[in-house]
Amino acid sequence: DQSNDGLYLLDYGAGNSGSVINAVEFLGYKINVIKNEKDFENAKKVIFPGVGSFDHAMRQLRNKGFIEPLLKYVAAGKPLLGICVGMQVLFEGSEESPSEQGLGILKGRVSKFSDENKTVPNIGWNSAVIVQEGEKANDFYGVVDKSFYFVHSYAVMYTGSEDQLDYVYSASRYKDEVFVSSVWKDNIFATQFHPEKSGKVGLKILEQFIKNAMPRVGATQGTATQPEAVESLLSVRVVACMDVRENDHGDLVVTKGDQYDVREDKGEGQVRNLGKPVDLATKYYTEGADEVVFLNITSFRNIPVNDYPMLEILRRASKTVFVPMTVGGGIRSITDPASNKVYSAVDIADLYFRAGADKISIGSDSVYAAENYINSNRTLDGSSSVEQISKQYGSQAVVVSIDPKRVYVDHPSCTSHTTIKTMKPGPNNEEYCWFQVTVKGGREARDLDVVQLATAVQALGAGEILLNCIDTDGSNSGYDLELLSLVRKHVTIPIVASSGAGKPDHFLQAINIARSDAVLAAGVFHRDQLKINDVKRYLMDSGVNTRPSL
Ligand code: 1PR
Repeated sequence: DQSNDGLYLLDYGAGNSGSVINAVEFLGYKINVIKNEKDFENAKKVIFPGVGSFDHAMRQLRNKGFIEPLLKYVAAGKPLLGICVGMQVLFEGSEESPSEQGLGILKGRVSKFSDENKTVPNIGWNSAVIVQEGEKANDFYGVVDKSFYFVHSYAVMYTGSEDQLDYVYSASRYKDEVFVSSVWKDNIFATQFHPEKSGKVGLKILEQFIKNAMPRVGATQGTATQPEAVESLLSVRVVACMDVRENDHGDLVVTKGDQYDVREDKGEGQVRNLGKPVDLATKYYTEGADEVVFLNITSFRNIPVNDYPMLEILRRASKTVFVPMTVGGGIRSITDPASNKVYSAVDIADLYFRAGADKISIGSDSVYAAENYINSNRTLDGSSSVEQISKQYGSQAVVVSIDPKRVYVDHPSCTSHTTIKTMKPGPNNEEYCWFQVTVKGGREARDLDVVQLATAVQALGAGEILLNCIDTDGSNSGYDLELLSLVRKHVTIPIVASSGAGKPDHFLQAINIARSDAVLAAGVFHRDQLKINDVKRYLMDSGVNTRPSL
């Protein structure tokens, strides 16, 4: 009997509630949502998810009147599983919101990763090391040395002190910093990573919490692993991307362009149909994709909000795909043609998050935001979609998708934009080029270059850059490494390399030469020319760690 009447989810408006519910239901269990104080009394196990900022989470808990009942629930010794921000708010406070107090159940404070030697946020798969000797046998309920999905800019740093040993269960290394990746104390188990997005390994953790509550039994003992000894298996992400649009029969299909042209026969024929979005996403998940991206490539059209094609796709995909999902296309303020109601970009993002997205990706609107920012002497006035969504959901949830193309010049003095000396000369043998930013899926070029855009959106609060390239898109000839390297030099947020992958070595080049944090491809996967595992195996053989595909 898989029913479990006492299992509850604490939904206080944090973005990933839907994902947790889907994961639990996929495992065959029922989960109720806590709506009031009475539900806390009925609850036998509570999952406490969290996405977004520390103060947003605390404010929401307070507004809903959940703080007292939650503290009472914990004091009664009943099991709690905190996830991500749901773990952070158990502490006393956070550098993210100095004026906001945490729940104070655990001693310590949350602080920000330094971006001096690494990209921040930390987005990706990493291992977690159990810090107390003698407890290895029960590592995460028997899940040993596996990869988990992390996405955060803030963490409780691991010091190995006596105080911390009271509650630290595992630590993880993110380059030069070691942080607490899970805690276990009495009836509280909490993870900085997202079990609901950590593939089969994460599902197992959720299942074990539902069945057995705490990850181990017995007294805590032994010496602690010191931070220096915490090793990491940080992985590079391999991402599958699906460009989605209606075909000429009105069906939503995954399509794929060459230099953004998605019709057969150079723009004359039918929209290319490479499969159904949810089916393909599920296939890529089972084949080991570390992340999937859906882009609504006809988002510039004005369609009623309720018909936003991605909403239904996300709802369905989130029932079968347990790795992070990003959705892009149409995230901007709009007037709904059906109801005349005005939706802010945050409203639209909210719909996507609720439908199952973990991150949203902004294209055109981020270009306008960057232009305004630059024209206003780089003042942050809080009015842009990038600022507003990252403020509410955290920067790690905001990806900016860039669609640049090369503009060749004879000499840097021919333009005010940032140029590079290129190894791929232009049609008239020009030796220099700059990368011009476009909007509306490449249909309109702007007087803005990729460096201006990337640095502006980082300042506005974007947490990641999806760096496409119109010239190499669909070419199978390799990523534009010059473009990727140029942007890498100017930002500290993660970069997802996109456009042009054709063989495993291209992925390696993006990582080793251009120092990209993740590698994305579309066409080669859709056409079955490469399997995700072929790419991962090649990367592993070349010394780049990837998440083991299960
Ligand atoms: O501007 O916020 O509404 O977002 C629209 C989004 O749709 C943007 O992210 C934009 O990149 C995307 N988009 C618009 N038109 C197209 C098109 O192809 N006609 N697709 C398009 C962009 C690029 C990648 C592609 C990679 C890898 N496609 O998504 O998957 O280039 O391809 P490959 O591995 O086959 O080379 P907004």
